[in-house]
Amino acid sequence: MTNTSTQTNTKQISFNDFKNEVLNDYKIARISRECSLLGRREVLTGKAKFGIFGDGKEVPQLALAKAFQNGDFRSGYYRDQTFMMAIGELDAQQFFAGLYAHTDITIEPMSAGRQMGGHFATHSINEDGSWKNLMQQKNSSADISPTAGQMPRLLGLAQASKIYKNVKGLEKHTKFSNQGKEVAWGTIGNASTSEGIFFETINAAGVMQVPMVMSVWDDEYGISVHAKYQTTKESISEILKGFQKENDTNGYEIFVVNGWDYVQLVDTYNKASQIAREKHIPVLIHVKELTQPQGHSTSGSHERYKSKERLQWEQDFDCIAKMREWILGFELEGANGETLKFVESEEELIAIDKNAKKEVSAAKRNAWNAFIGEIKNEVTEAASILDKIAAKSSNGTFITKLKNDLISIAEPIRKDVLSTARKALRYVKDENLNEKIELQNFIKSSIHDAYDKYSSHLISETEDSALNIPEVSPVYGENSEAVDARVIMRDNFDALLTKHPEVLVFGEDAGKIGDVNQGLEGLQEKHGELRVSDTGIREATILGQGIGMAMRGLRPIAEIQYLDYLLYALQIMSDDLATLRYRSYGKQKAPLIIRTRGHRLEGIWHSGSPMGGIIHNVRGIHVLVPRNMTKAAGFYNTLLQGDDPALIVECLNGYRLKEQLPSNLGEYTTPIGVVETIKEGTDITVVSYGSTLRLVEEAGKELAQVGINIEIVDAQSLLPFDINHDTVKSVAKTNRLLVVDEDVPGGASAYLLQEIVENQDAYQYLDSKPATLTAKAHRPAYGTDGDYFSKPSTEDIFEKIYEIMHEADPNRFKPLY
Ligand SMILES: Cc1ncc(C[n+]2csc(CCOP(=O)(O)OP(=O)(O)O)c2C)c(N)n1
Ligand SMILES: [Mg+2]
Repeated sequence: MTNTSTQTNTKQISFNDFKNEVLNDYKIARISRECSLLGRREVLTGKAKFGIFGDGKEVPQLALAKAFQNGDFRSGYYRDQTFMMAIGELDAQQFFAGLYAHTDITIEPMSAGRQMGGHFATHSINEDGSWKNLMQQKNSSADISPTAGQMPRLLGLAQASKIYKNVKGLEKHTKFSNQGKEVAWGTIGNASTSEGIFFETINAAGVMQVPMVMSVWDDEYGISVHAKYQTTKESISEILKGFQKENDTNGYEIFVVNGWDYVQLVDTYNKASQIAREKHIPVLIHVKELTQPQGHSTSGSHERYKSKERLQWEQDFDCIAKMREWILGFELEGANGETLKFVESEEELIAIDKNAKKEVSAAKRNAWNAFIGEIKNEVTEAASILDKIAAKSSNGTFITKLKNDLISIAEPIRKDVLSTARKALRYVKDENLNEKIELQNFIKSSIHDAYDKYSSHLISETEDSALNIPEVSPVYGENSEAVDARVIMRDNFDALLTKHPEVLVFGEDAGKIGDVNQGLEGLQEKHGELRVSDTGIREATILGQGIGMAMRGLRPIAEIQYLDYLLYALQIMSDDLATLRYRSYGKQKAPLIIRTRGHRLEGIWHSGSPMGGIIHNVRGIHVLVPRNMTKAAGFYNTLLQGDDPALIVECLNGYRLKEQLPSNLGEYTTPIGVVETIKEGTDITVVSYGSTLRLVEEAGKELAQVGINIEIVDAQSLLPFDINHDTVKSVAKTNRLLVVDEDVPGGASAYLLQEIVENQDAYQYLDSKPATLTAKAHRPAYGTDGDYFSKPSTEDIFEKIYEIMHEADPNRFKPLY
């Protein structure tokens, strides 16, 4: 091993400082390793549920941490505990608090126990929802478990630097950037590079030339599956060679380094940092020859699939063992010809090893005591209430038995406490005891407290929630003209881009031609190529650009060309964007707006409306379905004042219809979670949204001719739906309910029905069976006839309503067939 690069790196610092740094690194590595070893034991003895650890990947993470600066962001995966420790964002006690799922965010700062151990995060936002100064801390975007799911977001985190560097008007955002010099650091396992979104991200960053440094931790395996089944030529750096930047091309700098070679790693990470930071050239670092000392996770043993030789090699090339060898063997000639060493003898390292063991063991005990202490207090409280009830109840013996079972559990969990209390309540349900009230209150308050621990922060609970933004109606001047509705979108986007330098719009064909329906026409010319931009055809990473940039204080609007193609991005929306606030216990947010257009074009992949599939996958994101462009523009204006992510589905067939042009563009708002009655009536409430509303209106006119007066309610906002419960008021008046949409049967229409009938209690007002009218189960066939026979038509709507009225009053409404 050569010491040359070490010498280069240490020119600036004295040997003593260098020595201290190396020994401190070694100590961090040892502490991290002890955490992994003890962590596994905690799972195997049943104290923790599942364990996945960073053993075998310690040394490269020390090098990464050295190059990582304040303001930088990590987007990585479950092996990175050493990195988190090295940047000072995770200590051993917190590590164990995560393993046990301690629900107190001050004790378990990664996710308040919501994520399994090994899923790391830092805090970007304050208690009140406002941003922290991200330039004064080292940032880690909250991890997710799906392999390579960290990739799309990484692209956006890196792109934010490029935007901050180049877009005028953003200079004031010193909380987020210093002239775009922040690097986004990705980490991924070798096997996870097989995922499509890995390659999609790599390609996109190469095109975009953003400051992204991608580390691949290569241990030759993905659980039990060897690299030969994962990667062509078994080497990610080999196959990505074509991405190597040349003098006159874009592309990557690519480095290959062994994961046990501390010196080379430090050197490589320094270089990578400089290249990405200064030149905005993305870098790939393939870190080879890593190991898994304890196998993949606590759910299996690697002896089952690794050969004896491989297992032996893993011992010999364990990165900490190699670092230790290097420390012991290191000698340098000092300025006066003396021999400089890191340690005088192995004893010094043995002392570090021992201390690490002790320290981690104490941290583990403390974490456990803090975790179990809280629950034991709850046990004591429950037991004392049960004692009091048992003394008075005729079922006292049974209650005492329940109590005794509870207090005999050595390591109780909340479920034990609450399930005992709830079972005990059944024994006294017919008895009139004061203590019963105490038990009921205990149960109620435990369930109430559990909301904060396990269910809060699905959407913003801060003052900035988009649900708090008041309605501002569009204003029409005297000379307001009827224009093609796409002009309203365009002029409203223009107003938003002018007003907010943080706003940027991007997507396929969104830049030069101003989107396929010209809702952004001319805006690239006016606001620049960075703010209104074309992207490659890659929906998942378009989404990721948005997530990453929104996490760094920008207000991206990511355009997915058609609703049908949202499915490519749905995984990232569902796994990453929708869970971000929840999985970080409200400590991170990405108020990204996703723009798409859907419904009613032609054919299987151009007129889908899979709204049920979408809304059930993205709880945590607002889903809005405006019926026209005035409403749609109002939604953008509302959302930009709020701090939650949202999806807006514009009506594809609405851009060429005429609407009046409001004069307060960029200002008026469409409220979120509020329905609108667009026609009053007395016979039946028809709820619909988006493009089908026009058909319902049409059918409504035809029904009026046969004496049926329908009330039409525009849902507008599917997530959340009708927070004021206005729909039930309509049903209370009409006593009948039909939900119409062009999703599959049982899709979003069934969701709306449940909301209205069950959650709003509309069942009590119904005189007819509540009904849905939807598209067929198959994808819509091509052409006008395909549409007519696949989706609800005006005739279908007319006849469905007529049939309901016929059943209600057969004499008045004679059967049609
Ligand atoms: C989308 C998805 N598929 C499968 C899994 C299950 N899984 C978890 S880790 C893993 C192997 C990952 O191997 P690698 O990327 O090499 O990382 P390593 O654990 O070896 O560091 C798999 C298949 C997952 N989490 N997500
Ligand atoms: Mg691997």
